[in-house]
Amino acid sequence: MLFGSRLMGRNIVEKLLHSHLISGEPRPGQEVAIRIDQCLTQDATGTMAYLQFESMGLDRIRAELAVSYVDHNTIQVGFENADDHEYLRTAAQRFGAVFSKPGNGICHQLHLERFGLPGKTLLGSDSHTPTGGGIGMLAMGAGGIDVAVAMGGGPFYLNWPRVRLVRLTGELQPGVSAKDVILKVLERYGTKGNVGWVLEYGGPGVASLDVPARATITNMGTELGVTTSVFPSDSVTRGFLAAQGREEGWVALEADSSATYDDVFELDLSTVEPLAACPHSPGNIAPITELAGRKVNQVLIGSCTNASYRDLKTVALLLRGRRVHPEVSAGVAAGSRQVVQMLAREGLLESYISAGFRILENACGFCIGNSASPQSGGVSLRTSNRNFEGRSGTADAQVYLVSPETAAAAAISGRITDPRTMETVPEVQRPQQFLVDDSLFLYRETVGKGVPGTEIRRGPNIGQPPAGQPLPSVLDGVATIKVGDRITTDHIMPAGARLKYRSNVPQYARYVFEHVDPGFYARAVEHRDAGRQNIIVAGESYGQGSSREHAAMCPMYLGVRLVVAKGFERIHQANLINFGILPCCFADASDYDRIQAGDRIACDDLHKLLEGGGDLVNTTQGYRFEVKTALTERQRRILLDGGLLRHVAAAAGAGEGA
Ligand code: MIC
Ligand code: SF4
Repeated sequence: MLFGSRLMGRNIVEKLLHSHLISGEPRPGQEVAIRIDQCLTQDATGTMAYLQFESMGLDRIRAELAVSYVDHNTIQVGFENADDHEYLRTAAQRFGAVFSKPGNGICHQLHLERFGLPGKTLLGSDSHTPTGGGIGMLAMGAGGIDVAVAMGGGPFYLNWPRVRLVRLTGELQPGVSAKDVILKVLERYGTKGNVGWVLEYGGPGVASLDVPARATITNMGTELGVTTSVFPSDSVTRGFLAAQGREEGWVALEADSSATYDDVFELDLSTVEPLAACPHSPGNIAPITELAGRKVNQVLIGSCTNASYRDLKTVALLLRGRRVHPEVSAGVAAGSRQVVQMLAREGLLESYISAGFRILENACGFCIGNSASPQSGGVSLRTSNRNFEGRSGTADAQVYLVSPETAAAAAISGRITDPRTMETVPEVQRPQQFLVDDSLFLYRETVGKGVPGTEIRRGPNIGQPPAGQPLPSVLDGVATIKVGDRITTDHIMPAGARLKYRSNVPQYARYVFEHVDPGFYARAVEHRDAGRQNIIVAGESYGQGSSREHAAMCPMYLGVRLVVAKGFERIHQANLINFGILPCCFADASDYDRIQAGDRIACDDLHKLLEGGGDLVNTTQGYRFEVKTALTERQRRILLDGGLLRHVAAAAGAGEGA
């Protein structure tokens, strides 16, 4: 494809986007459509993604590759999780996806090891899909329905991003690792105000970071709210792929020497020190030296951020000949079966066992709060990427996010400890050859073809995606809830103990805002059933965190038609539109202070709001206030039709339903 004569070179992000561009104008903020090469789903979002894939009448996977992972809901108390797994297995077989059995590991770690390729696009129904940026992919998270469309060969729509170069120089000091680098970036940019940006890593310091380190950085870049993060593909990438037996898929990818950026952040790796994200935000950063000495109750090593062979071997070596502090409960969950097998083969699992670590399943587990919750008020040090209040399953726990080295030091000493104070921290090199055993990836031979006659198994936990309703022209609504800044999708739609209802929307909807306002569900149902629309009023960065589309789908089911906020996060905003909920922003932020929960809100031409905004009337307090919308023509049509499923059905000439 020709993109016109060019005077300036391209950065990596531009190269990846241009080589996949289908339509739209490549200007920051403009919506463009791109081709997606690879897709991934995980079980907690995947059942809905595949149910919607079916609802749209799609018959087989048309992307180059789709992998259906099972890693989130592996606790299996009751039949629900297992029903989901069986549905996903049979759907993968039928439609031509690879199925990754439970026990294989965490989607992002596995995808990096076995499928990801530089130069490709990857869309995943999980917000940490940018992990793939560690090997030079344009890897993005999205709601399940957007991934379903991409699996069926359809385009993905995103706003052309602005690109910030994170220019790395120097080298990390012993005891400091990739987690500290991304925490440093979070310290600088925080968790809000980064929507519409992509971080591109470059500079001479890149060469000193191996692929797992790069993947840790791009993984947790998600917490900034950026669209994605990406590293070049160089000899380090090539070496990693070769060691995974996949060198043939390697291509070089680097920025042109004359490439330009919208912003540059200079970071000298040698100045980075051990850091922690303190309760209750990944952006609440403090140096370990300041926190040192605090008593720790729990240490958990794992998650898609820090559970690579490199990370777990580093900890295993640190643990040799040492024991977990008697008052600490320590656990380790490897990122993949490959990691477990290699640790076992090298006798490193033994270090964990002898030290007194609990060996947890190689799955998301503790990270999503469905196991290993800390004691009340407990201090937990974790190598994962999110410490939102209550996410651990214990409402008043104090969760700190740290590097594997810092976690190991705390496990041994029982206190927050600077890992640089431990005698030599080992430097783990990439192995010549990783242990490759793909036997838990099923249906590789029928990728893209599927097995058409396969019966899809639907146990009682498998519901139907709810149908939306066209957007009414008149709003007669209620501000059913008013929440503050930085409300995460964990606040809106809790995971943990409620995770097993992901495939059962009427049941899951009972828990919308459960921990924020337990009365929300009953009020919302009452208003909905009385013919009033529910409205959510929110502060800045509404919908941070997880990509879970249930945070839009369940409110839609409860009759929410409008969210009026000071600002939105990218994935959640797209999910709201996909489920027929109109996201609008206060034109004057001070109107946020004025509106109260319970106020009646009216508008006699709601459709007009789609054209950039207009006035809403607070009939309880008797004043008008202005809201703004920023929608493309495509988004307007989706909203008018009542969500993407109905829109697709309408476009296919099927009229009603879906
Ligand atoms: C998360 O880390 O919050 C999750 C669970 O992986 C989510 C997906 C989900 O809610 O299923 C994410 O990051 O998108
Ligand atoms: Fe799983 Fe945690 Fe990673 Fe989400 S952040 S994919 S729950 S390991």
